[in-house]
Amino acid sequence: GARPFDQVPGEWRAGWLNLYHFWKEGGFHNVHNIMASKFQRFGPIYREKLGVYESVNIISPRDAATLFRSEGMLPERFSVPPWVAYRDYRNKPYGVLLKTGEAWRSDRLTLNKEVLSPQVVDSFVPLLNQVSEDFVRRAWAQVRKSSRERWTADFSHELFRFALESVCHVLYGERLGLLQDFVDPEAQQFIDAVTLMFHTTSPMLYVPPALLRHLNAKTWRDHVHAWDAIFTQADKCIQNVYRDIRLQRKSTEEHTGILFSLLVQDKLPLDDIKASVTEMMAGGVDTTSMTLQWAMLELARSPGIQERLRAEVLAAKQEAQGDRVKMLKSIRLLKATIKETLRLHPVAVTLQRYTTQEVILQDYRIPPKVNPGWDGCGRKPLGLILLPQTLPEQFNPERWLVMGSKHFKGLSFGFGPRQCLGRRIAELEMQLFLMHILENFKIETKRAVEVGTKFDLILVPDKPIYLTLRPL
Ligand code: HEM
Ligand code: 2DC
Repeated sequence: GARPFDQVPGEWRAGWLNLYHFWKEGGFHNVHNIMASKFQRFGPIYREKLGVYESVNIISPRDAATLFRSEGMLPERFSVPPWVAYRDYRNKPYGVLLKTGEAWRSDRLTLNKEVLSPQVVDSFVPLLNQVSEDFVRRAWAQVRKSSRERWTADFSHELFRFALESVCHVLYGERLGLLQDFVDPEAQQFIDAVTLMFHTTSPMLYVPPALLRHLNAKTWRDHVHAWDAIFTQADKCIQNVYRDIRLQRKSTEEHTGILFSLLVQDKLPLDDIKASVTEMMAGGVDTTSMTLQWAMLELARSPGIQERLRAEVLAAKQEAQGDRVKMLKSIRLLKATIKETLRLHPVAVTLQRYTTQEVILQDYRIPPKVNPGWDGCGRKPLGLILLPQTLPEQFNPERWLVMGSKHFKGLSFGFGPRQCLGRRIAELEMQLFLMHILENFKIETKRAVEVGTKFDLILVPDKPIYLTLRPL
């Protein structure tokens, strides 16, 4: 018989003492490294308690498969407590990110049709393509401005604006104009607010937010300000679209945005639409922009791969005669590059689900209502699911093509019905961006600086990345 849950190795008895040690080791921004060293110490499963946060972490692909298979119709993951606390504090409704049960399911099914289904995603292409074209136009202007015929910069702020412009075009069918020289300060405030919101979340994962609120802790106050700014700005965008509909300023001929479709369908109450649209707007900034930054860094470090990728893109362009929807169907290596980037630089440190019945992991009986988390940093040999085990640290997009996608789809966006709602938007946005960059510029990097990873709720680079775009 399998062993009892209480025998799972780890430090899970003295939550507050553990939290103290964790904090002293700089753990709040180092979760991924501490996780790696715990797997070293305890083996492929360990149990942990930090403050009030209890978790079980697993790393083996077989255990991940067991966990994924056991999920039911209403899957739930760990609800980030400060995000829930903010909404309760301000009396705001939850969107799909935080809803549970049947309420989650019915909202999610309605949203899937407008955000994720193959029938609609093709219509996002022209909207996202425009934004990528503008980015390239801006890059050319920067190249011309510079006396050295190239653009060298830390692109993170440019990419934040690119990402927000992209997701807003798809959500609202409108441009914010973030890729021009003058940037609306309110949009910049939104971007800063999302970064601050993520940054202030990680220290509050382990302490009940109500406690921090009563202590009036700075982290809690900053977190509230950040969400306030996010909701205020999203509300303005939503009101604009709403007004346009009332004044019948929008035609239904071209794709007029996800929000428009949701409003005219009238299948979801306005408050629920607003809540989920706000989540998508916030979820669309740091995720894709940081991933693109990592992708460009990896390509700059692997000129050979970059050349093969460029050849693929240029051939696809010629064959499709500029038709981007067509082009997107024949860029296998580019798609593999994005998967490989997310394998080495995941956004989410773990994928987790609450168990609804007992499951056996590493021969331990895990009771219901525990949320085992699978280490998403698949770069460790142990964590590589069905991918060739060779040189897991190496950036090698072709490994995805050798394997074929039959056995293994990437897991960077999660799995099953609760996977990332923005997945198709994110993928298209990143594919189009990289296509346009590769058609125009060589991506280079000067110094061989080691860039590490920091946990800010999502995983991000721990220092600025300097890249150069040089005209072909
Ligand atoms: C959920 C990754 C971009 C909106 C998730 C999850 C992951 C993820 C791992 C959890 C899935 C699970 O538990 O199985 C990523 C990555 C991105 C990205 C790697 C880009 C590189 C976006 C974008 C949006 C978005 C652009 C908005 C348009 C959401 C939402 C959820 C979610 C709303 C919660 C869905 C639910 O609970 O039903 N994402 N994401 N994400 N993501 Fe993303
Ligand atoms: C963070 O221990 C570590 O996609 C925690 O676009 C467990 C955990 C739970 C939920 C995960 C979170 C981690 C990382 C960030 C994720 C989030 C679910 C959705 C969110 C993966 C792994 C993200 C970035 C969304 C955010 C949308 C939000 C800004 C409205």
